[in-house]
Amino acid sequence: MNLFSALRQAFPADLDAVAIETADGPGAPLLYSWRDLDRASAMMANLLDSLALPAGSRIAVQVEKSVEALVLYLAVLRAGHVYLPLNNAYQASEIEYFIGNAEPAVVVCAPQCFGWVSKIAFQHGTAHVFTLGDDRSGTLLERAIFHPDQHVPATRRADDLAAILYTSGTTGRSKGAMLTHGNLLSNARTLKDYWNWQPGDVLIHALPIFHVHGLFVASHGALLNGSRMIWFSRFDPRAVLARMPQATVFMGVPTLYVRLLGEQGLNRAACAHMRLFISGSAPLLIETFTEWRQRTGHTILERYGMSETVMLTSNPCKADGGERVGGTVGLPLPGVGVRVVDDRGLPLAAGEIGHVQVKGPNVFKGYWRMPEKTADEFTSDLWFKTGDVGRFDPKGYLTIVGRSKDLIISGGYNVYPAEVEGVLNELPGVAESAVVGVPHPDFGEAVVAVVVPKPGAPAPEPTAMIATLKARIANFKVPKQIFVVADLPRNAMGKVQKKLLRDEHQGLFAG
Ligand code: MLC
Ligand code: AMP
Repeated sequence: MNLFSALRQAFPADLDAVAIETADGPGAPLLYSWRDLDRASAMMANLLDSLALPAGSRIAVQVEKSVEALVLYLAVLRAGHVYLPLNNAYQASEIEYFIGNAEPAVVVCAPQCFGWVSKIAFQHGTAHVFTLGDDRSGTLLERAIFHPDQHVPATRRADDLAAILYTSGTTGRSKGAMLTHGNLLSNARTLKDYWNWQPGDVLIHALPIFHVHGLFVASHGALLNGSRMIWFSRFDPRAVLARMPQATVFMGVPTLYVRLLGEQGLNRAACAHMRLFISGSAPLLIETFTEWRQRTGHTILERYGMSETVMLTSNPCKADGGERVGGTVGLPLPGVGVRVVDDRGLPLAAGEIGHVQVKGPNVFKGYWRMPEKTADEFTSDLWFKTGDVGRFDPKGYLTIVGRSKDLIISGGYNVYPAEVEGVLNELPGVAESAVVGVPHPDFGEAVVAVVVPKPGAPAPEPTAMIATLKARIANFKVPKQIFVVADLPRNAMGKVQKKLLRDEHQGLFAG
């Protein structure tokens, strides 16, 4: 079934009730009814239909967060195309790669980016480029209003593509994870039940909508429950706290919880109306878990997932489901297989640390146009290798203890050292570099680089390198600090010993 149809069926009977209320941004508060979501997504879907795009067309979207951007996502599903969201921090070379790789039929970008984005898109054969601003400006809406506000959703099967999410690769460039209507719908339905979504629940939505967490987990959760959303275009801890008395559910990456804890007003009274706080996308420190419980009386529910699989495990939600254990990511979700295996692929007993592998209706179809990479990431009995390292406890709770993939997670965003090293190594005067993640009180991990200058060349200057990088790659990937050194530490095999670098810079951001 088309995922849109399932979400649409969950709209409440009273279509004039408020579905989304904006909490910030131009014109706030703006109220969008369920009827508005239905009519606006129909108009946009009709606009897409009028373009007579080939089946399976990708619609790439790099815009500021807005309700209209969410409606565009719904419209793409409704019209039966494939949604391709892009982080708005991505710079031209990153966008060029995604557009070149995905070959979208339609690109939607922010009005102020039309010049450079459309140039890239047209060069790669994209036929249509629209703009969408966060203040309801842009050509997408200008064109959509001329289309009817009724639309019969395209028929889609469970294994038809709904979205492609690019995730960075350990080596080389990003891979597009292909998610189907069935992947997304099965996971959304499982979470609706597991997290005990109830009539009257209200979600504070303060995450970006170009990744799994904000787009699928949060938005699908509220839509499938017919729940109102209080919609923040950007996370502001004080403003979010002020809205808790009108809300019941909040979802965030750990950085959001750390920043909320920095608010003096965060206490039991401020959270009295809340039912559920959910954390994920990066490890939640036990200190944050404990302090949150002390300050608010609520126990954060930590869950674990990834772009390729949506959600995999969760701490219990219902009163009879068991306790929420800090430092763990909980139990496998119903219908999801999770196993921990050794290097040979043999299952390990509780307490033993190994590779986390998963299976289930939520697991993606493969990487876009990368059959070999896809095959590498699945075992012969079709379990997906997550690249995470974990262990089960005797009660079946999973703890993620590390990653076999060389990945840094900063403020909930993934950064692959190889990509940043590649950009650093191209800078004048740089012979080689190594990028590591070190503990950071706000972002969990921060990106730090160590650079070796070319012999005889003037030593590159860290501030200048950082400035150059900011123009080339998304800002969250740019190292917070760069050190210039004579040599990188290597082992007998000549491999850079990143652990030594991490240890050396461990305390860089302490306190
Ligand atoms: C912003 N900055 C970051 C950063 N975010 N640096 C490192 N890591 C980050 N995550 C830097 C910018 O480069 C900039 O630096 C400065 O902070 C201010 O930028 P900003 O945009 O104003 O920051 P802010 O609005 O405060 O954003 C911080 C944040 C944001 C934590 C709110 O990063 C965020 O929304 N993170 C959530 C990511 C997320 O949704 N992940 C889910 C992935 S899905 P300078 O030097 O230029 O000033 C997934 C699967 C799953 O992983 O399981 O859910
Ligand atoms: P992404 O590729 O952005 O979808 O990131 C997925 C990765 O985030 C996972 O493979 C994990 O490494 C990490 N992750 C997500 N949730 C958690 C969590 N609760 N604890 C630890 N790591 C997590």
